[in-house]
Amino acid sequence: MSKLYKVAVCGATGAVGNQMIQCLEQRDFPVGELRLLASERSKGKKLTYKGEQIPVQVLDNGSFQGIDIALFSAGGGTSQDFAPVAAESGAVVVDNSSAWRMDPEVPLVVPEVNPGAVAGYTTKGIIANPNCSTIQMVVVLEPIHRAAGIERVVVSTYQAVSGTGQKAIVELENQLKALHEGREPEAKVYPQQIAWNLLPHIDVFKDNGYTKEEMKMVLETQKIMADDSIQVSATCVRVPVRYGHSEAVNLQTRDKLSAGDVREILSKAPGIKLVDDPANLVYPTPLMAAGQDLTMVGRIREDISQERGIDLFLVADNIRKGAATNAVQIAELLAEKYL
Ligand code: 25A
Ligand code: L14
Repeated sequence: MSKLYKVAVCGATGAVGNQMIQCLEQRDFPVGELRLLASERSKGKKLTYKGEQIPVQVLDNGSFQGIDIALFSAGGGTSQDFAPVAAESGAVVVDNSSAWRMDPEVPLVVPEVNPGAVAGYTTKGIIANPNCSTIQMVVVLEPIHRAAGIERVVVSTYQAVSGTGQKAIVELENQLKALHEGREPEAKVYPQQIAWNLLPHIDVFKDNGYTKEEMKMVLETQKIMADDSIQVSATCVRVPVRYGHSEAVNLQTRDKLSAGDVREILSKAPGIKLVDDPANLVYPTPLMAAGQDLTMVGRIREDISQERGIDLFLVADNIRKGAATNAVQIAELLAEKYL
């Protein structure tokens, strides 16, 4: 029989943590023991894994004794404090927060793009899971880059509220209900009403006028694709969608590609589903992408404004491929090759 692993999920009661548990089950990860961790607020809660009710434990310094793989999604502060504790206890951490992503000693991994980078986990015992918008974009950029060299990317995102966590999904639902009933909607999670609106603001503003989310798309793309020469400019927008981030991407390549070339390249690439038949009104949408693991690509066309330009539209489930699925895929690479 193949080896079984002791797995911890830290932040198990959150939007991503919950999905991590489901991904472990659906992908039949070889789990020997599953330990669920969260804050005091979740004390007494139980979550279901393979039909079994597992109690949630309060995270502390002793939580990771005997654990082989720890999946973290409890916010940056918790990862900053507890990922080293877990690593010290002998676990390999796969961290979904932004806390460790740009640390040169921590690999930043998307299994379809740079699976070999996992080997670098031995330095700190931590592997970082990239930002959701970045993950789905690099899955599509990598095969095009290999074929024709990408020089520049201009991207606009349309990001679902689930990216902010469970509390933001509840806020959107409450605001829609209030509007429907003629009451004043209440905004607590976002600075302004998100229902019937959109906000060109994700994460905090930086001195250069970009948001931190936009700069993550620049820096993380270059790190994952191991090429600092790829120029990226991003505008990240929150939209009143529950699950599924969408992105309008404009590319400039070194070598000229036709729309047909791009379709051919992407049809053979891992993790991608072409949804591109405009004659029959077929294109990817968040409702289509939600609940599954592929990045859907459509609207592929040659940019009429430049020589070597391609435009396309891509959508993936931000909680699954953008977070939980990617983390579990990294755990699968660890189990197959390293642990
Ligand atoms: O701003 P930060 O700190 O970086 O955090 C950002 C938040 O974004 C989510 C996640 O929220 C995170 O807390 N997140 C992070 N990365 C994400 C990504 N890539 C992402 N979301 C989408 N994509 P979340 O609500 O989805 O999940 C939070 C989980 O982390 C646990 N947790 C938080 N602090 C912890 C901790 N665990 C251990 N130690 C800590 N210090 C958290 O558990 C949850 O599992 P919990 O027990 O705190 O919350 C259980 C439920 O309680 C409700 N709730 C949340 N906040 C409050 C609250 N109730 C009362 N008061 C609150 N302030 C929620 O319903 C939650 O489900
Ligand atoms: O860097 O949509 O993983 O607010 C977590 C919050 C990504 C954006 C990260 C959101 C972010 C997400």
